[in-house]
Amino acid sequence: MSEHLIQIEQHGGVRVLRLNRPEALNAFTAVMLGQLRHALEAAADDGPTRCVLITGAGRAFSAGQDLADPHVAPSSDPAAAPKDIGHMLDHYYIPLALRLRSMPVPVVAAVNGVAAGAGANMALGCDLVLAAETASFIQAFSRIGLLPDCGGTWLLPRLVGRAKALELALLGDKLKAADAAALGLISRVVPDAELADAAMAVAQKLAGMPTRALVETRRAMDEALRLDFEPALKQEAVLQSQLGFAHDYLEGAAAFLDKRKPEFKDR
Ligand code: T3D
Repeated sequence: MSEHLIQIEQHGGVRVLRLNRPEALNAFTAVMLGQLRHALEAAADDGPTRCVLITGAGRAFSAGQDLADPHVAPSSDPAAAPKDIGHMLDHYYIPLALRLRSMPVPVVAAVNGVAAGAGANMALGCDLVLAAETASFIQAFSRIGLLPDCGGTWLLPRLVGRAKALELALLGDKLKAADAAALGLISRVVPDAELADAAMAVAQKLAGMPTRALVETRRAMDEALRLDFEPALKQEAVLQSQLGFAHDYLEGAAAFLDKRKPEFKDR
């Protein structure tokens, strides 16, 4: 039985996934990435879970790929053939990034400390990103001769524009949470002591909202990034038509007219 490298907690409709290798700043091993994917699948399949909150144990969110993991660590034998680290991306990071981006519930990242490499881009791939004041983001890839992965080349230019994306990726400097928020890379910065409560409050709010509408909003925005204006308008009409037949719209509109609190249940 392997260790629990992802701690799982349930708080009402919120499923908390805590990256749990604090002694290595929650750097990802292959086993840990497998456990994270499994935890996301389980949350996706769990009806009462209406929001996922990802955070880190200890002083870091995640330092990215564990560079000592036998799947990627260079061999001490100079005659040994180098390992194909693309295998790690194909088998672990790509399925994980796709799973995150297509979760049937909103996903919040609470970045409690440093988020480097794939750890940074996993956080940035979440729907809302809150960070503690002392947290930081590092596109650490260029420091070790790699390029941003785990969605970094897609996410960064879309979030902050080409010039800043390239600056972050090429220089690999540490970006403070406040600067990340000012750039539009993340949603919000809060004092360290308030991060857990602030992130839980956001997650609980999302969990009480019409989940399907939230998830379709994410999907429509991601899709609209590659559409012209008119096709984006038409996409909105198609999706809005579908949402208009769903329980949550009928309930939301009726509750507004009845001046009562709506009870959303679609997922
Ligand atoms: O390779 C592939 O599979 C392809 C996929 C790549 C995806 C990637 O994520 S590539 C980028 C990998 N990550 C990094 O290069 C970041 C490496 N870490 C750091 O640069 C620094 O640790 C931090 C800036 C994140 C934090 O610095 P600091 O000074 O606060 O902490 P530290 O002392 O460096 O680290 C504390 C411990 O965590 C230390 O272990 P020790 O000496 O106490 O036993 C350190 O070795 C360990 N640690 C930190 N990051 C990693 C790590 N161990 C393994 N892998 C790490 N990525």
